[in-house]
Amino acid sequence: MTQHWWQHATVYQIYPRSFQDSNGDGIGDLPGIISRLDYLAVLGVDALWLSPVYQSPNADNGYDISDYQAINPEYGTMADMTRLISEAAKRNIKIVMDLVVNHTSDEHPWFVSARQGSDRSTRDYYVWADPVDGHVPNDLTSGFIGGSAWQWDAESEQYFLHLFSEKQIDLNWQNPKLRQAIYRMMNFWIDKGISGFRMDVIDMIAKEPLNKVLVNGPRLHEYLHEMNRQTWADRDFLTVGEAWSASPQDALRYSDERHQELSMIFQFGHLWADRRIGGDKWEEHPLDVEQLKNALYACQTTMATHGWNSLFWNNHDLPRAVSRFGTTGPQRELSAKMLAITLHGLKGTPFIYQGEEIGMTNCPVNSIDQVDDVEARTIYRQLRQRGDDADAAMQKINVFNRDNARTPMQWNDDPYAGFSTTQPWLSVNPNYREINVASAQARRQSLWWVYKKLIALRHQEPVLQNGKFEALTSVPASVMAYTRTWKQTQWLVCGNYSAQAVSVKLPQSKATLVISNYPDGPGQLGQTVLRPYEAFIVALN
Ligand code: TEU
Ligand code: CA
Repeated sequence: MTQHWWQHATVYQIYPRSFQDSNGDGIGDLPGIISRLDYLAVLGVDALWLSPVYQSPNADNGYDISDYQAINPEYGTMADMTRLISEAAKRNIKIVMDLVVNHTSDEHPWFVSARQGSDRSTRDYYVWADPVDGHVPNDLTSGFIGGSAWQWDAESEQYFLHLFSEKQIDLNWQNPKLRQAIYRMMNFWIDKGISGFRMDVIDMIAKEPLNKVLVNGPRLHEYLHEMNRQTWADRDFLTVGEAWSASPQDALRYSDERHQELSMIFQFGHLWADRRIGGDKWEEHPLDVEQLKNALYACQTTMATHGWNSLFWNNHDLPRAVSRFGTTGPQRELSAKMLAITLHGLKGTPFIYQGEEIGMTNCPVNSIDQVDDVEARTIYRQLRQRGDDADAAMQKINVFNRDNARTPMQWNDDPYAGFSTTQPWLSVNPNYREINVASAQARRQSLWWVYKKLIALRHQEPVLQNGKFEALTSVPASVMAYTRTWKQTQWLVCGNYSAQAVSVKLPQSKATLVISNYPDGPGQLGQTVLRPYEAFIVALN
């Protein structure tokens, strides 16, 4: 039985820099989000996860925080934030903040005083290490800048750690004073009326860098339990940890309510279905639907009685779902509806990334000068050093460049897509005249209306909230088919991940259509031909 609001909720992720600009500086902001709350209420989402809006020098677009209790002036003021929380509440929408506590900006006062303050009371908030034989302690590298993750501090003659960029300095969670400072900050936000946290790279906080343990450190679950008890324990609060390293078993460990840690995690198993595990991010493999299904199903069965799943296709770090798992050709909307129906039929809490509801696509660019993403820029440099020419390197960058997800929201076909009145910080995808909210809302058959219906179904239908998941196994590789069962109700969810028609044997049963992406639904079940990208949910009876 669902007991928590987030078990029948759909969360909408906002990347504030790219959602809505209100003051014509080309940068999305909090008043902009407030002005779009009515839109979000009509869509029906229950909560908004805001990527970071805190004070930040923006070395990694806000994932480098210099003050956890202040708003980045580019986005507005604390008063705007308070207004966003209360205006959202009026529309029954909750706010989930991004909690980035694996590292802070090097400009955070904690780090400034750790380095040079006279008392250095925050020195041990960070990870320091002595040189070994006059060199860095080990060969850990920083993914975002290339090169060593250790940086020399001449004054104290020690190294400090930065696993992301050189402006994102790793915190030392072994220090109980640091942990208390984080919990105080979290309670500040909880008292402000937020309803959840999304926790950035939470699997890394218990790192032991000298032993080269970066994820799943031995004290990770101890810290999360302690955090739970000292912050949101007495509330119905949503917590979702980002955990790239997590297996389905790990996901259960985090989310098993008997352990009092997190509500759920983002688990990325299914996102390896078009990549070589351990390979480079730009090495695309043809999508292996079998692998995709197995990964999603493993989470469903592992979290069947305890724990809880998040359901998502994309976020601000990942390629656009329709570009990756569907098609950007004439069947773009059809394939995007298929992705939506087959994902939202699963048990868990769906997360929609801004623009997904209109099928926004990746946005390839021609030159590295057009790229903002700190990670992509570093990898471009490395690719060129390894001998790629500019075109070859750009081709790879376009596969995963995080800007793909970060181009401005496409509201209408006005200049700059209604996002701003001026050239935005990152260019609008040129396809905005065709793909935008206004045109999607105007067409009753559009993807947008499918999302709206899926969100409503999750509110209304206990079978979607609680129903037991069971995979249909003897179906072709390209077909995802499973049932959800709750009391007397059984639903069949079915989707064809290919552009070809495919024949499939479905249960011999009368079926009442719940939702589909072809106007006429599947008709008779039993031996059935699924049309290209066809997907539906039917009630069996
Ligand atoms: O991302 C976690 C992370 O591991 C990323 O390196 C991710 O693998 C990569 O972006 C995929 O291309 C989180 C945030 O979501 C991301 O935006 C931040 O840049 C990162 O942490 C550092 O805070
Ligand atoms: Ca602005």
